[in-house]
Amino acid sequence: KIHKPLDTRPPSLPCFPIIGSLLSLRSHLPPHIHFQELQKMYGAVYSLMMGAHHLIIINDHQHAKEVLLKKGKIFAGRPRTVTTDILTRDGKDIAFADYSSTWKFHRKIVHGALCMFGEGSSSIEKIICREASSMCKTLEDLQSTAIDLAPELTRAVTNVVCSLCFTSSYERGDPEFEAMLRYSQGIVDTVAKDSLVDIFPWLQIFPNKDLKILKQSVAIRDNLLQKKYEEHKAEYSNDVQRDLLDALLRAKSSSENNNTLIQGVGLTDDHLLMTVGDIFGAGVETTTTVLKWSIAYLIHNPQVQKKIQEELDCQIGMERPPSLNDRGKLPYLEATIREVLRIRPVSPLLIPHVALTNSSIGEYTVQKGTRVIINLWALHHDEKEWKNPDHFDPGRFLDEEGNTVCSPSPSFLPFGAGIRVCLGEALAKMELFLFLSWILQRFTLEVPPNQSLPDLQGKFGVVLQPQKYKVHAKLRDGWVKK
Ligand code: HEM
Ligand code: PLO
Repeated sequence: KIHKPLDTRPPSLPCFPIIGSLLSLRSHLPPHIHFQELQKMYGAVYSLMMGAHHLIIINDHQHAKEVLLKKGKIFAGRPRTVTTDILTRDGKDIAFADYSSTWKFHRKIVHGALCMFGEGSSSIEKIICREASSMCKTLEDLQSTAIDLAPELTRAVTNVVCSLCFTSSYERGDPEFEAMLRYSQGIVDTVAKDSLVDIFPWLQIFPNKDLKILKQSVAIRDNLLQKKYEEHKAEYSNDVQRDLLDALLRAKSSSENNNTLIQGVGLTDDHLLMTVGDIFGAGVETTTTVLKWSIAYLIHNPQVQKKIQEELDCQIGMERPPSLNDRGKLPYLEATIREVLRIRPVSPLLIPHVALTNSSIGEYTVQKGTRVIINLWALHHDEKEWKNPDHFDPGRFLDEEGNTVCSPSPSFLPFGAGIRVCLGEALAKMELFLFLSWILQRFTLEVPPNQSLPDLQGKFGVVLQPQKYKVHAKLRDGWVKK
């Protein structure tokens, strides 16, 4: 038999008692870029200590795919952290819940409910087009030369998830919507940033500004979710399934009847509430962020915008709006969306994974309980895989003739992969395609007179958001009189 050497741990950052590798982690750079830089000294896979936790950082696609796909089940755990426990009542959701039969059950129900929206009058496509149309009308009325598009984009995206989750939607200026905007930003700014409290849970006893904002924001969110939940429960009937919340209520009542509880998949009110909160939060913040990045890059690259509009004019014209059927006909738009997802990944470090058993990554042994961070930013900016990775070029996702979308490198995982892959990938892709094609069919997006171009550096957090910027959305010639 061949004997493996005993200690084949990944190279480690310098480590001290109690504080772990904190000193090497101090940097003026955001974590995803700092982790990418550290490769130069330690290689693509290295380890460090965060307080008492072992952490492994993965910076290349070979090892990332081993963790997510080949050994997906082994690395399907999630760590518990102070901030995500506050957000999800100790992991009673999907995204931040550890691997368990309850998590599996939740995922299955939500997945099924999202598929259910495939056809019929309440189809996802119809819902998105309704919102796209209403957003375009608003932008037309707002023909001012400098507006922040974010609130209107967010409202459109929010109304899509609101329709899916609760069969409801928000009008412009609805105070509940404004409140949602505020609390959600409060959560994005403070949750899961691996801030000090997540490394040293005992720091909670000291007053902490971020933790206070998080708790306040979560309290407001929970109130809102609770209200929607009560309304639904009052109107719930076993015969009709209007939306995702109905699907969850039905699963809860049938699991109570069948005594699924015996198998250990309790579906409490808390679980349902947190799961809807996940879908609602993920549904709003991710897609909106990608739309904001897309528009920022289109303003920086007018030639890209022009090419998409030529494609739209040629394939669709101006007599009818774009539909999902047109997806195959607009390769340049499709390639642009992929390039945006590559250059500014929504979730630059994914959500941390945890090894559920002793295992290995590449040639290295990994202990049970080790946290694994996939640096998606490093995968998407790997110079071995991408020519000029910092350069925005949708053309890299097209074949030589420019007619078909292709992937030039396997180092591209905007939605993750494996059993923790994004649950909303299909929905997000439909939204991005429809919203962007509707907007660009009607408007040309420009920098407002005398203003500077949008800042392309992101703000690091659970989602990598762009800074605020203003846009001039100019109605295109063919639309002026309609
Ligand atoms: C998880 C990306 C939109 C629901 C994730 C993960 C990524 C991701 C990278 C983590 C994978 C991992 O930890 O390995 C994106 C991007 C989106 C998007 C780029 C938009 C362009 C959405 C939408 C929904 C959604 C619209 C809701 C319908 C979720 C959920 C999880 C997740 C529930 C947790 C899955 C689990 O832990 O089992 N997403 N997402 N996402 N996403 Fe998305
Ligand atoms: C966004 C703010 C909301 O108020 C709460 C929320 C719930 C689910 C989170 C989401 C936030 C951010 C993006 C996340 C999503 C689950 C999966 C998704 C982390 C915090 C991604 C991109 O992984």
